[in-house]
Amino acid sequence: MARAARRAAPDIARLARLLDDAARTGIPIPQLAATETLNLDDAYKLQAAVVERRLDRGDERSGAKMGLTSRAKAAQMGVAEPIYARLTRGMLIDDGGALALAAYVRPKVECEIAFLLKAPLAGRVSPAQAMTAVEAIAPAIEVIDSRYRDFKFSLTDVVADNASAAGYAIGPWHRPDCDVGNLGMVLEFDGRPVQIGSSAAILGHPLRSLAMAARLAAATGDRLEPGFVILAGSATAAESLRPGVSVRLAVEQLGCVGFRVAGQAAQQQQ
Ligand code: OOG
Ligand code: MG
Repeated sequence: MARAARRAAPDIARLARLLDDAARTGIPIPQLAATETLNLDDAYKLQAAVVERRLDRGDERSGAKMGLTSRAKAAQMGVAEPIYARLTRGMLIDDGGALALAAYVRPKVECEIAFLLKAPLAGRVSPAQAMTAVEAIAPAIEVIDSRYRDFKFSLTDVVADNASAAGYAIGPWHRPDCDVGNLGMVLEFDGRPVQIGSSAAILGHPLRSLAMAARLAAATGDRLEPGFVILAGSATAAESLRPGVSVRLAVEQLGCVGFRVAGQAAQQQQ
């Protein structure tokens, strides 16, 4: 005899619409964990469906990202398991450009390293094998935005919400022959340092994060393609954005990337 009633399959299409609408409008939704019993598999399926809705509107896949790969981020979120998510071209912010806050809920920025792939990567690869697929490396800022109201950490809710992916800016690309294992990183708001860290905080070396992205892509039915940008995860805690601020990340040897924030967030900051 079954001890419990079988779990009803989640309505992926309906939940994907909720999350996608929240991301489009900047109007947050209640956490799914309050009403749904999603497992991690369901959450990655839901993530794929949310991103598929963007692609149906004409956006294009541009890459993938890792999240919660540093102790600072894991501590900020109260969890220690790296996660994988999908990037689209529509999320790209021009280096030196402006960011309108209107469509975000509670936007924050993170200090990242970006890899540009020249070859596909899938499944179990070592960091050294992952390196052979890298065309170029750049400093990057990620904008994250949770689409949930009164968020309390739930791994499945974050994965379903595409790991809060909301935007990314890429600085100058460099040949991959520089070692990115331990580069100083300083995030500045209006010229004042607000986060300071090292790329070593990203799983000990950002290449480990790239190798893990290949594994998680394969495990979740995704593919890392040539031309994709892969963000390795923030080296520091995320910093909340506010209207009018100039954001700049300087990474030792790789240079700077930044943008100016204009406008108001759709919701009051919490
Ligand atoms: C999840 C996304 C984390 C990173 O770089 O660690 C992430 C979140 O903090 O909402 O992008
Ligand atoms: Mg990130």
